[in-house]
Amino acid sequence: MEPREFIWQNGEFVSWNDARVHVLTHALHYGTGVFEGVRAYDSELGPAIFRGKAHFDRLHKSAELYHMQIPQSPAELLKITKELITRNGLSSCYIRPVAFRGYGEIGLFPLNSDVDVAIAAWEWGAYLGEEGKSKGIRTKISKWRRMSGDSFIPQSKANGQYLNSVLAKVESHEAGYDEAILLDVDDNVCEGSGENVFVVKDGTLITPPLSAPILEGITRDSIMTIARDLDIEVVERNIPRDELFEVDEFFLTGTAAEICPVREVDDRAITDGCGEITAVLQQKYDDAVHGRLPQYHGWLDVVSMEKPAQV
Ligand code: PPE
Repeated sequence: MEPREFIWQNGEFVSWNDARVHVLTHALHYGTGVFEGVRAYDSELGPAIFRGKAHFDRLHKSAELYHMQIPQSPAELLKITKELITRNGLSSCYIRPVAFRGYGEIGLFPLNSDVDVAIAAWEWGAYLGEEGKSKGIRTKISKWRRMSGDSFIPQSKANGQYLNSVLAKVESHEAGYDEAILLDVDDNVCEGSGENVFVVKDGTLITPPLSAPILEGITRDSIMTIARDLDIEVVERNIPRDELFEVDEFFLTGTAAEICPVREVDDRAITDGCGEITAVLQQKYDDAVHGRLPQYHGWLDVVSMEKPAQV
């Protein structure tokens, strides 16, 4: 991660190295925080945040599910993010907003600790590698299950819950694979460590429903919209583990990973490189985020590159 000049923290733009927390920060001990991953692209309309409103709305929703009140509204956070991008002279970047229980009290009751908020942004390339994005990645079905709604709130993008993803990610990495696929407790294909999953079967796009323990991915929603606009049938239903070996194509979606083809699961080939429908959707997504498709301009929040007067 290449440091930039500023990070926004609790109402101020501070220098990158000064954006610090106390070691007794509540979230550091108990994982009591929520976060987002957002991207901005150097689009035809100028640098633009992709689906910023949806991301900041989800940050608020994640927080509320864990009894946290974020002091700034989603619209305010979006405005701050635009200024952060401008001040840092960025155009294409990854944006990481985080809201967490801060310093004050230790102990599991969190409601007396303030909610701190920070937003950082930096340049971040292909999450699963450029080659993975074009030729497909090799995945392993993890022995770790995606957390169930009986123990956590899978719909919340909460910091502490990511220990589940970390276990699966490390396991797949140590075994020599690019990414982990997590099943849910009922043996359905659920998510990647940080991505939603899609398969293509007989020309139909299939993805787990929102009743499954998944994060309601914003890239997932964008791909379903793009597919329907292309007259590709989209079905939200559970995908039993064994069905994975009968699919024609398989890909992952996420803000960081974007649209990433999966060419292998547990050493069995699914496609030789990127599947045909996956390639079409990947191209359309790339066109949408870069403002090349006017019908999706509503997804872009253009950032003014004029630096604020005081900088
Ligand atoms: N599931 C999980 C568990 C997840 O973390 C992400 C995003 C998604 C699905 C896809 O959601 P969306 O980005 O709205 O399409 N993962 C973020 C964090 C990755 C990281 O390594 O950190 C991301 O892609 O930014």
